[in-house]
Amino acid sequence: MTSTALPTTDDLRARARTALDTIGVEVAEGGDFSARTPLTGENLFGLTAATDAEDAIAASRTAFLTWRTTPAPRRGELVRRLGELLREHKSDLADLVTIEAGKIRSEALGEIQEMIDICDFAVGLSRQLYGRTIASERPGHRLAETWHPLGVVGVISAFNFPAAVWSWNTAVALVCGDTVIWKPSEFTPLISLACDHLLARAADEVGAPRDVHRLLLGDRAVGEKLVDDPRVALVSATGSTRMGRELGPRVAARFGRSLLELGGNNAAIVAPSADLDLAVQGIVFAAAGTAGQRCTTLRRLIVHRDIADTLVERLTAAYGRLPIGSPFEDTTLVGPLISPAALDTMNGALTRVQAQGGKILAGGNRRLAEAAPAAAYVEPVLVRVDAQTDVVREETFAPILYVLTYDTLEEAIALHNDVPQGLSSSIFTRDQREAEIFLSAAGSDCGIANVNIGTSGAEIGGAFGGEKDTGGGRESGSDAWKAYMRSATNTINYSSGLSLAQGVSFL
Ligand code: UN1
Repeated sequence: MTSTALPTTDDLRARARTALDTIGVEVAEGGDFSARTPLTGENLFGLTAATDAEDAIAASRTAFLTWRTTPAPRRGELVRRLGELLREHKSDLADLVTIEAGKIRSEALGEIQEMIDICDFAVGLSRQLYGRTIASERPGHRLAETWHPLGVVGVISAFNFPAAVWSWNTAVALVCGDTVIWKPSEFTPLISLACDHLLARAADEVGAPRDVHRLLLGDRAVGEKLVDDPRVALVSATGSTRMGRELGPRVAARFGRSLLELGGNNAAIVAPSADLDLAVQGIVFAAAGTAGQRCTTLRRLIVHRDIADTLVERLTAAYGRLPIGSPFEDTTLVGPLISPAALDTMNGALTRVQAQGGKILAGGNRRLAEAAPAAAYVEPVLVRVDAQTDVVREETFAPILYVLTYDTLEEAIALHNDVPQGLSSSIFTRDQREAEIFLSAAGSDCGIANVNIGTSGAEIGGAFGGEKDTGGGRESGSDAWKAYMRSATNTINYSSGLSLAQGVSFL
């Protein structure tokens, strides 16, 4: 495995500053909230964080009272302008994603493209917030379902998609007539400031209230304010299952709504008929891409016994060729983990899985430790396991791919579903019957189920989210917008008499 040279922290600081200047963000430096980069593991700037949740919630609620009665297609104009600004600043925004989240250039650009795509989707949606008319059982009556804005939406997002997941929520919530308060990951304040700035600029330009969006940089306590405040109608949170397990019941206790996108433990089944060239490419991207730090990362491979040795050999060779290093280098495919703590967690999982009988087939060594002692570059790992032990059933947010074998499709599906999480899944097969069984009610139990493509890299047009410990939420496309609105059922009597439903007579 080759390693590519790293930029210095000074280089990265200068590059971040150029990107911020070009986008037009004025960063208030000198505070004690650090912007850091996983490329070197060092601090870039000390920022002054806006942490006054009370002020943000009050302002957001006031803006909502205006925004909710602004016609939805007019609300769409705000999101259209945001999309234009994202297009204009795509390259600089991608730089900030690389600097703060460590994504390779192509994936960072892809993240900004995902934001542009959801803006386009949301603009169209702003003219399609359809309710329905329902046949009434009574003469001279009409039943209707209408959709209304919900209120203030709190968005809590993670470092790994520091901007796209915000945009899925925000673009849709804004056209739905909601206002948004964003608490991003503490790892990614600069890209958050840039997104907030562009949205504020779009709001000024189209004449929308400034407070339709508020950014709150801060720690867990800031997020907790959003979780507990009854003025926040919906809390949309992306993160670990542990976080969701705490957050969900707290929001529910005040009868607030939550939309949870939590951990995944995504698997692919590779059947004997699979096109192995295609499968190898799909598997390596899904397992090692983004250094294994996507919710949708492929973490388990369930391979038919007859092809296991061949596939493992090919994967081992592909893992051996992965270029690891600076995500700004065109040739790099694997950038750093977000932090040394993430590397410790990864090593802990590898120690445990070996104690449970797992055998490391490729990777696992730390890289660039001398060049960047505070960073965490590591070779993606392939581990052969005989059974789904407890560590295999957990989500370790790192590039570890566990390889299991199966004999019958029934057994493969049972193994596939026998984990607590239920986000993304796939099958590589050329047998249509197998593919359809996998997609059927008796197949994958995940929110995302794919054929002949890996588990990661979903388009925005579909709903995104998963079942079981993944939290059940759906974001992004399809009819995920309904989570950001409230429905009302209307009964309209246009007759001259009062008739009661269910044949009841009274008076
Ligand atoms: C996430 O990891 O939280 O499907 C989101 C994907 C991306 C989104 C991932 N479009 O991999």
